[in-house]
Amino acid sequence: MSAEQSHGNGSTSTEVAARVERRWATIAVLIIVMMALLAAFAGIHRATMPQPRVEITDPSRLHLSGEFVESNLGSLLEANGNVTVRAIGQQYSFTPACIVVPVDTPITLRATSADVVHGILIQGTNVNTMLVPGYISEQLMRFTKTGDYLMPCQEFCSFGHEGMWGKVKVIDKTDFANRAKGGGRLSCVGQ
Ligand SMILES: [Cu+2]
Repeated sequence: MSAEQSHGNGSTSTEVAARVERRWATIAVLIIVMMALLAAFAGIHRATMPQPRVEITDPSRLHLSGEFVESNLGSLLEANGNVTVRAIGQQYSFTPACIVVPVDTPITLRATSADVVHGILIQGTNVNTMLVPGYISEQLMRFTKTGDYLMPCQEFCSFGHEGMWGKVKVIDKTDFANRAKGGGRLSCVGQ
């Protein structure tokens, strides 16, 4: 019996093997090209890390002055109708621990860490960013549904890490506007 067995259509098993190999090689090259394109897109796109724009802050002076003093933390309704949320992560909590925002509104989350690396992840959404001491993390978000979203710390930050949770409360737009009437920063801590 010869190794070069003839198949029904006349091609030998060597030719069949070569054809199958070429096909798989083509698929492998396509996968590599696709992954390279995805990596390029992820690296260039504004909303993904690494951030094209780096903002720094002094973690040891957060509570004394600047953007992240306690009175400036929480949600702020801007003049253009957008909302800016400022928050801090520290071992082992977020401030504010409950963030309130309106539904269907462009929201800018600005956050940093007061001690070690933490992370903010809002469950059920693609909001996911690291909080690195010394740097300000900015992420754009928009919620299409009202309700409560859990916000755990997603970077192991020492022994109390598993207890580091926050919450995002997405409420009705007019509700939020009414609450924001008095000015100041909003949160839902204690509600
Ligand atoms: Cu943490």
